Amino acid sequence: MSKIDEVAELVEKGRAKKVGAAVQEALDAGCDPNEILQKGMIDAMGVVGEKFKNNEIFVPEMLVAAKAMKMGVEVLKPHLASGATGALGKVIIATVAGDLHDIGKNLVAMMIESAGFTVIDLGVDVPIDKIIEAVNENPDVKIVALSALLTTTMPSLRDTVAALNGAPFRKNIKVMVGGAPITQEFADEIGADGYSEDAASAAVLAKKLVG
Ligand code: B1M
Repeated sequence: MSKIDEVAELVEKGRAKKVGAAVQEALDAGCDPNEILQKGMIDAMGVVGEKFKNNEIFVPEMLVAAKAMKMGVEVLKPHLASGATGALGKVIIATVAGDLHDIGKNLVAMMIESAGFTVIDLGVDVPIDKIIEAVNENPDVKIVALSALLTTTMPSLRDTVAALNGAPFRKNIKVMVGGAPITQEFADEIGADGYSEDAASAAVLAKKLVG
C-alpha cells in the first residue's frame, strides 16, 4: 500500500491519533503535499460521504473521519501554505447559519491566507447578523467568503448574500461563495460576485476580485 493510501485509510477509519505520523511519513517519502491532501484526505472524505449515504456508517463515523482529516491537515499545512503576508487585505470567512461543516472552509481560509490576505474566520453556523457586524467592525475588509455544504443550507447562503447585498457597505466589498452543492449558476442567481469549486481556485478568485 502506498503512503498516500495509508493516509486515506486512516482518514476513512477516523484514526485521528495516527494520521499525523502517516502524513509525515508520506512527506518524508517525497509525496507531493497537494496529492496527499487530494488523494489521501479529500477523496477519503468522499468515500466516507458515500458510505454515509448508503447507510454503511453514521454521523459519529463521519465525525471521527473529520477529526482525523483535521489532524492530517495540521501536519500538511506548512507544506501547502506559504508567503502569508496579509498585504492583499482582509477576508471574512464563515460557514453559513445551520451548517456545521468546516473542513472545506478551513482549507479555503488557509489557501486565501497563503495567497496574501489576512483571514478573519467566524467559524461555522454563523448567523447573518454576526457577519454584518464583523464587516462593520472591519471597514477595510475586502471580501466576505461564505461556505455551505448542505442542500438544506443553500437558502441560508441565499439569505446571507441578500443581507450583504442590501447593506450600505456592499459597494466596498466582494462576496464569494462555495461548497459542494453550490454552482456558478446558483452564485449568479443569489447575487454573489464570485464562485469557486475548490480551495486552490478560491485563492485565485480572491486575488482576481481585489485585482
Ligand atoms: Co455531513 N453531509 N452532515 N457531516 N458530511 C455531507 C456534506 C453529505 C454530502 C454526506 C452524504 O450524504 N453523502 C451530506 C449532505 C447531503 C446534502 O446536502 N444533500 C451530509 C449530511 C446529510 C449531514 C447531516 C445532515 C447528517 C445528519 O445529521 N443526519 C449533518 C448536518 C449537520 C449540520 O451541518 N447542520 C452532517 C454532519 C456532519 C459532521 C458534523 C458529522 C461532519 C462535519 C465535521 C466538520 O466539518 N467539522 C460531516 C462530514 C465530515 C461530511 C462529509 C463526509 C465530508 C465533508 C468534508 O469535510 N469534505 C460530507 C460528504 C462529502 O463531502 N463527500 C458530508 C472534505 C472537504 C475538503 O470538502 O467541504 O466539499 P468540502 O470543501 C471543498 C469544496 O466544497 C470547496 O473547497 C473545499 C476544498 O476543496 N469549498 C469552497 C468549500 N467551501 C468553499 C467556499 C468557497 C470556495 C470553495 O468560497 C468561499
